[in-house]
Amino acid sequence: MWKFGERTHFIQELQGLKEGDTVKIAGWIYRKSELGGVVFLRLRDSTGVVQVVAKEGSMSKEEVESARQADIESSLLVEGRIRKDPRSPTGIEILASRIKVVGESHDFPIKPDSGEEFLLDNRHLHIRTTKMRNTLLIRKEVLRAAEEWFIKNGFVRFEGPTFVGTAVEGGATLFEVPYFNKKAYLTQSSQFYLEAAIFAFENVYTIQPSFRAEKSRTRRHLTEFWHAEAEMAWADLNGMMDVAESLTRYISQKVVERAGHILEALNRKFEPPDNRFPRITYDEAIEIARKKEVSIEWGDDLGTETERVISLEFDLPVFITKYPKKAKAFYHKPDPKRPDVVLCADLLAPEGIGEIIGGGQRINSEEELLMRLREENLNPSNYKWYLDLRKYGSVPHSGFGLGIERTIRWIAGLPHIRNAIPFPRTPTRLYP
Ligand code: NSS
Repeated sequence: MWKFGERTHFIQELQGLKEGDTVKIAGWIYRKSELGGVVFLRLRDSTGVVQVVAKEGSMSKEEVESARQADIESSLLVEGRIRKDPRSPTGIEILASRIKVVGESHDFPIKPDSGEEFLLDNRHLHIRTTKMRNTLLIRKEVLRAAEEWFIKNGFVRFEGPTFVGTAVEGGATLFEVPYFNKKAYLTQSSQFYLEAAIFAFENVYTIQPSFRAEKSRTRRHLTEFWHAEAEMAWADLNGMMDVAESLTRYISQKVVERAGHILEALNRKFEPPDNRFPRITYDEAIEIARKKEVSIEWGDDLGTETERVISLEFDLPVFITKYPKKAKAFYHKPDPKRPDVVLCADLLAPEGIGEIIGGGQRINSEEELLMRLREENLNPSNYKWYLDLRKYGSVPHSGFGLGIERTIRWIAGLPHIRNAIPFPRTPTRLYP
């Protein structure tokens, strides 16, 4: 790892050293105590925590005093010698010969009993705490595994723009932004741009933010979320589900493999799904919901509560296919055998989490797409370039979007989506 300044070791690297070796380490005070004139500092850096012992004899009286005065989260440079100590959790400690306070800290606001809103207002400080750091390390592994799956499977990374001119997922959740003398929107999904890209690269993906002006205050909605999206030329609905399943399985396996100890530290018992994910139709799903006394009309989209009830019926993630046409966006291909439903699939994660993936097969005929736009009272002239894609060598194709934060929420067992992202954006939160 790169080292800057005077430090010679990261805390994790101390393990391999011998009694008496001298080191210079750097970090922040995590805990502090004192016993019989000896100051014990638990110092953390990005790799671990180690106990630093400051006492007269090894250091000047003034230096012991400055260690005594230093408050939680002060940043320090420590020079000292390794001491093996079987009582310490890591088996070693540092007997300090010099301690330099680099940046003082007084009365660090984050306390064990700080309330949720306070922590959100102080997210810029909260991210240093063990729990947030662990949660964000799970996020890192989810993003890494997703990217890795796509690379291993030959998908080409392709980014769409953030400023767009039209809706993908319906006008109700569009964020409008002034764009010189025009109106622009923040993209809800990069799907349409990925659809353009399949004609150049066939199998493509992106991992980038999407935006939804969702006023609903739920445990699973953000206004800005990270979206892993894939689009595949020649794929039908089943092909799309195969890709989505393989990706989801890979992410959950790799997170456990690489960060199982972090899940444990978060008290999360998570088993990556082993068996094949069940695939049921919307019709079957509402039957299940009705048996559980959820009232739902055929044609309604599945709300948070319905999805929760259905996902509790399965130990594995479950695909729900073929929703009513009127519950889904215009671009979904109607089932040729039954045109009142579309060839779509949502993947619901277990334990009541609900939808983490939405996707399906796209309309690939210009005529059919025009018909659907008109049926939905959308102006075809706003979708000219998207219609063009059906004019020049159109092919059957399918794709999906996986919500990164919803996936993290499931794997890390988070009660609320907002801890799955460093600086959450919700209808009421734009700070910090
Ligand atoms: O609206 S989706 O179901 N589908 C699409 O956007 C497609 N255009 C994707 C595609 O086929 N390329 O959203 C996909 C996923 C959904 O399953 C959630 O996991 C996540 O995106 N999502 C969200 N996460 C957090 N907050 C909000 N508001 C949100 N909306 C969707």
